[in-house]
Amino acid sequence: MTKRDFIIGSMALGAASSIPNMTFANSKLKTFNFQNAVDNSGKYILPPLPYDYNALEPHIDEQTMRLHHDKHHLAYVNGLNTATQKIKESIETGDFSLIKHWERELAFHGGGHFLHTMFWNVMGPKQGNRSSELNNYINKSFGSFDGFIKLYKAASGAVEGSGWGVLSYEPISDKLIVMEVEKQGNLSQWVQVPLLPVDVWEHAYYLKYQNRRADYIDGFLNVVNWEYISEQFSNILSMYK
Ligand code: MN3
Repeated sequence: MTKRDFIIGSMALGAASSIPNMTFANSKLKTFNFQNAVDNSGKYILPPLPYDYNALEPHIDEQTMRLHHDKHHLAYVNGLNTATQKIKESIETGDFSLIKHWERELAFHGGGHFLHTMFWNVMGPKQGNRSSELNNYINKSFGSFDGFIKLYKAASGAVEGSGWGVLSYEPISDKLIVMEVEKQGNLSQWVQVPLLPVDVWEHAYYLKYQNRRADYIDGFLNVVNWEYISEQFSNILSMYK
């Protein structure tokens, strides 16, 4: 039996059994208070504010902070736990008829939970100074701090409907970028690190599969290089140790 046959055999056996209740380490992401956004069982939790509710007065008022943190953020945490549970149940029962809905919920509430966890922590009663490293990246990415602020205000103000303006690190070109995010990140959660992307635009499969996207995805899964992905995953995990 080859390693590949063994893995496929294990997958087939595993399909009939339920997902074990694993013990997770707290978040691998130690930045932005994410370690307090999940518990040891893998359940998402509401991290406490890192300062008093009135600490940002007069710029952001106490009542807004209480509602925003205690009610709105908590609703995202609860929604994310529900979506996670429903997707787990889908795997166990084999009933994926509502998967589109629960994936939307997973993205919406996951984006909400993670972005708000960051949001509380990027604010504070003390402002401090930007490091020379951050200033260098701002200057090489936007020309100047003033250029960044102008872009950040314009982009954040122009988000259509509800959403976020986000300053992000883009590691491919090693620079900072500003992005508009509609809702909480439309089918993304923003802190995830991509591991196995599959292109489901029609141009990726139409010549061979026409409208049979599911058949194309089967074909794709037959050519996935799991060894390569395993190496990449190990590298990614080591970034957070
Ligand atoms: Mn909010």
